[in-house]
Amino acid sequence: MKDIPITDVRNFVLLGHTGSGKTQLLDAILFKLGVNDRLGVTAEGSSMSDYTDEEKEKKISLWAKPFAATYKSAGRNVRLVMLDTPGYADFYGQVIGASAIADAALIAVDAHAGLQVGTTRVWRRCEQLGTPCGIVLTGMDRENTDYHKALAHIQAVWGAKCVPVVLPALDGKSVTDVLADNVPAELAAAVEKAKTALIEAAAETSDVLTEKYLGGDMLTTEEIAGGLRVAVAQRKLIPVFVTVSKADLGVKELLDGIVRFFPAPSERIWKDHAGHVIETKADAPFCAQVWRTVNDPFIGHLVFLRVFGGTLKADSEIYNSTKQVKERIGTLQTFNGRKPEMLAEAEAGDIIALAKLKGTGLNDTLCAAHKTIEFAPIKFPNPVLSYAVAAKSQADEDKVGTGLHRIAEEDPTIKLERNPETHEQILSGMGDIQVDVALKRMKARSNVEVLLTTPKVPYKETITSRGEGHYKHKKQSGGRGQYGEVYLRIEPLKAGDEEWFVDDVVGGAIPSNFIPAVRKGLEEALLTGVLAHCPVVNAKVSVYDGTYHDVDSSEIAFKISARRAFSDGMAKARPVLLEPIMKISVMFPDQFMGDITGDLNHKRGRILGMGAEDGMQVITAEAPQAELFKYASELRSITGGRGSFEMEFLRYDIVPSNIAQKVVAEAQKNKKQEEE
Ligand SMILES: Nc1nc2c(ncn2[C@@H]2O[C@H](COP(=O)(O)OP(=O)(O)OP(=O)(O)O)[C@@H](O)[C@H]2O)c(=O)[nH]1
Ligand SMILES: [Mg+2]
Repeated sequence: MKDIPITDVRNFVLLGHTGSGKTQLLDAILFKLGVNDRLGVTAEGSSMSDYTDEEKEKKISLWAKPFAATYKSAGRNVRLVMLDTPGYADFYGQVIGASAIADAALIAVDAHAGLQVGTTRVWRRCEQLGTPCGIVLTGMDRENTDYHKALAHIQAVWGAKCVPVVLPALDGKSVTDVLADNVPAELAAAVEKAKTALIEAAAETSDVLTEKYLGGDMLTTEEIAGGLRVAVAQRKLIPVFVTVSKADLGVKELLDGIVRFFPAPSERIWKDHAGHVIETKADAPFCAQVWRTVNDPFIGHLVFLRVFGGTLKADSEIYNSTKQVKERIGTLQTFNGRKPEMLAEAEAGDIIALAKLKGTGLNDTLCAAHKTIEFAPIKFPNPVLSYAVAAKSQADEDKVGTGLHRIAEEDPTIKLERNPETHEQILSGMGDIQVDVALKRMKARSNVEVLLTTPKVPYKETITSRGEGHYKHKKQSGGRGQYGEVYLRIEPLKAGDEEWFVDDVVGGAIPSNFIPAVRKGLEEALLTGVLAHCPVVNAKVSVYDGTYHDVDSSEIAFKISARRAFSDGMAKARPVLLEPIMKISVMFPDQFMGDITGDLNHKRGRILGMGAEDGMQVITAEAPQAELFKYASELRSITGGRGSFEMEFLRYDIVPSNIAQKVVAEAQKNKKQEEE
């Protein structure tokens, strides 16, 4: 925006628990700024942000979406670049993307509900990223909402650095900016307290100001204003606002506060992958990162960029430094909901969309030609819930693959993989609602329907002792026969062992030209163990003897012998079944402690640690994957949506024998059925 200097740009993301009023607040802002000619209401499906069919139906936001508008603050034009995000846990990937590229965050807290698991999650995210934050208390008009209780709770959990900058009147019908000149008498004491906290926070940002303040001198208005911006940028001050969006209460004060407290894009320090500080000015070299991609059936492939430095002009050539390819760009677009707007140029702080780029995808850095800036990729959370997915009608099998791949391209927390061991197509995501939305989108686009089932556990097998294996393959059925005999030893592979296969044959008992066939046979044997036909890991095989026949020996005969000798040896080497063990970290309000630990015990879980953090209980535990495929939905029902968890693969471990027996019996029964 040529007419607005970068110091008058504010870029921030709205974060919070689902239902905390983010989108409603954004709609109130868009109405106030004239972007919308009426007040969009999320509950009525008229929101500018929750505009997709799925969002209207579910009455929650599903995607992170950028908005931009101009606000006249204290006589000057300010460009506001805002990101709405979903609070629902299944769509946390959207929060990760948007929060990674925003200069500041405004965290919505429903004053009636207080801090919820979604609030704690985004708070921690901002802490990790060092994002300057503000808090906005919503829902003040709900019955039995106590502003002071809500504020006290926030300060008890997040500290006294959370200072109210806008206070509600006692009747809840108006608000007061604590830095305004005239304050109502009923709020005088509260305003004074807040003002003192603000001035102290400002004074603490520099030695000069601290000295002046402690010396008893008054800080000037400019010193206070400058100090407050620094304090917020350093996360030493978290301004707390209050709004009633639908009544347009506190919205103006919030916007003024954002201009006053939040950093301009040129004031945030951003670094590239190598740790170099990015020049965040409009006249610096251009650099931007893709934080979201969209496959729209009408518009095609869109990438959303956050411009960190420099200026991008329409119809120009830029460089994708991640993929090391040039990209020709046409028009620059911004969106306010579904409303696109063409831009001639975009500057540091802006969020824009580009269409029809050849080779640019999520996380790529785009920059001026011949620049070597590259941003670290945004790390998205691991999926925590998996289904085996198959087409309802077999004829659609191919369409399911391509359809789901297209969906997964849009959402980095949805993964589609073929498990080479169980031969299933596995669809993983963050939760059932997300999977449901993804499948509905696919049906709308490609008209395919799928069946979801619980995935098979990718068990493996290994051995726990030594075993001797022997097999002689001898067949004489007219003409040339088949002959090969193999002796081998099998034992657990040790950490220092370089090779799993050892050729200990002496004196040409098995001629060297047949050794590759023996090895090949063993490789095949390792794919299907003796227990449940699962891949065998950590077995060392030494072939030490055998016999051959001048005429009848062949590669195939030695391959068969090696395979059978392996099975013979493995059966004697105390084979065991292994299963994947996952590490989980569960966050939830105190009252669910008993239910959650009880449930984890039931799931063969082992608790590794427990602690209270940011007002929530956090348990880390390990548990078998077999028990966790549906944990996302189970935790939701245990806690009524007030719990959240992360999961990662930890290791393979031995399946307890009572469970292993069932798995083995089942596998053998299936094998028998297949053979019949
Ligand atoms: N009474 C009252 N209701 C509100 C207020 N803000 C939002 N709501 C209502 O609360 C519900 C949820 O509001 P949204 O703005 O959609 O919540 P959100 O934070 O965007 O939720 P997600 O998109 O799921 O993260 C809607 O029915 C709103 O009308 C408020 O200040 N007071
Ligand atoms: Mg929303």
